[in-house]
Amino acid sequence: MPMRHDFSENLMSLQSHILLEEAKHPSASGDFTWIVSAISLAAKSISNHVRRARLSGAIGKFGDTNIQGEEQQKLDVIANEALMRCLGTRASVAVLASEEDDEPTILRKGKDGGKYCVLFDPLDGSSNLDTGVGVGTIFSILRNDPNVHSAQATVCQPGVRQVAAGYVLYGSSTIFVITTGNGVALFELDPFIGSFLLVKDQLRVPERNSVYSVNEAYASTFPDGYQRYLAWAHANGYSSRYIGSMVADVHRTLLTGGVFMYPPTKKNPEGKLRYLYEASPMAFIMEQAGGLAYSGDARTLEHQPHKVHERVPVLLGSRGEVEKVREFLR
Ligand code: AHM
Ligand code: MG
Repeated sequence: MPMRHDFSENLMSLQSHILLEEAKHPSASGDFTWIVSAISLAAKSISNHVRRARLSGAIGKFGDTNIQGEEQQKLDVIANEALMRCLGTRASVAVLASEEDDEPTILRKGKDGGKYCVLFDPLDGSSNLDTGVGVGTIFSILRNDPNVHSAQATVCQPGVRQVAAGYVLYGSSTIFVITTGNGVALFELDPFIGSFLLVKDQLRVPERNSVYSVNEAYASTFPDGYQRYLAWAHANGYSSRYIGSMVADVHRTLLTGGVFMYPPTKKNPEGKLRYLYEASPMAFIMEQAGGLAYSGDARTLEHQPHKVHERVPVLLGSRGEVEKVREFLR
C-alpha cells in the first residue's frame, strides 16, 4: 500500500468561517466579512509587534496619557494605529471608537455606505507588557443607525445589539475568539501559513469550577456582598487565579470555568472596566458560550451606556459560579 499523508488536520480559516456564517443570512453583502478580515490583519500585525517588542525597542511608555488618565505604552499606540489603518480602508465602516482616543472617529455617514461601528481596546492589559504576560485586543461591532447624527450617540448602544464581538489573545500562541451571535468559535494563528485556523466551534464554558479571578488586594473596598462571597469561597476550597490582563483572565475562565470579577472599588466606584469595548463584548462571548455576565443587577448586555468610555462593574463566567456570587450580592 502506498503511504498516505493524513490530511484530516483542520484547515478552516477565520475568513472561510465568517463567509459561511454570513451566507446563512440571505441579505448579507459580504461587508461584514471585510471588517473581520481587517481586524484579523491588524491582529497579525499587533501579534508581530508584541512578540518582537523587546528586540525592537517597543517596550515602555509612549510618554502621553489617554483620556482616562492612563499612561500609554508605545505598543498601545502601535496597536491603535494598526486597527485604525486596517479598518479605516473598509468601505462599510461608519465609526471607529478606541480606548486610546478621546472621541470616536467618523469615517463616513450612513448615506455614504457606513453600515457598521467598530469599537475596540487595541491592547488591553498593556501595563503588563514588560513582564511578558498575555495581552489582548477586544472588539465589538455594532450597526450604525443612519438617523443618529452624533458619533457618541451612535456607539452608545446596549450590548444586546452587537452584531459580533471578540478578542485576540497574544499569549503563548495568538488566539482569536469571535461570536456573531451563533455560538463562539476559537481560532489559533498558524504562524507558518499566516492564517487563523479553527480549533473549536461552539465553545462552551464549563457549568462550574471552583475558581475566582479578582484583584483581591482591593477586597476591603468591595461592596459587602463580594466580601461575603470571598469569605464563603475561602471556606469552600476555592482556588484563585488573577493575571491582571482581562483578555487572559477571561480566556482562562472561558476555557476552564470559574468566575471573573472587577467589582466597584473605592478607587473606581463604577468599576474599572469600560462598557463598550471591554465589558459588553466579553459578556456577549460569555453568554454565547452558555455562561452569564452581569453589571450590577442587570445583564451586562442590557445596560444602556451614555458615554463612550463609561465604566461598569463586571461579573462573568460559568453559570453556576456567577449565580453563586449573585446570591451574595442580593
Ligand atoms: P487597560 O485597558 O488600561 O489595560 O486596563 C484594563 C486592565 C484589564 O486588562 C484588567 O482586567 C484590569 O485592568 C486590571 O486592573 P487591576 O490592576 O486594577 O487589577
Ligand atoms: Mg483595556
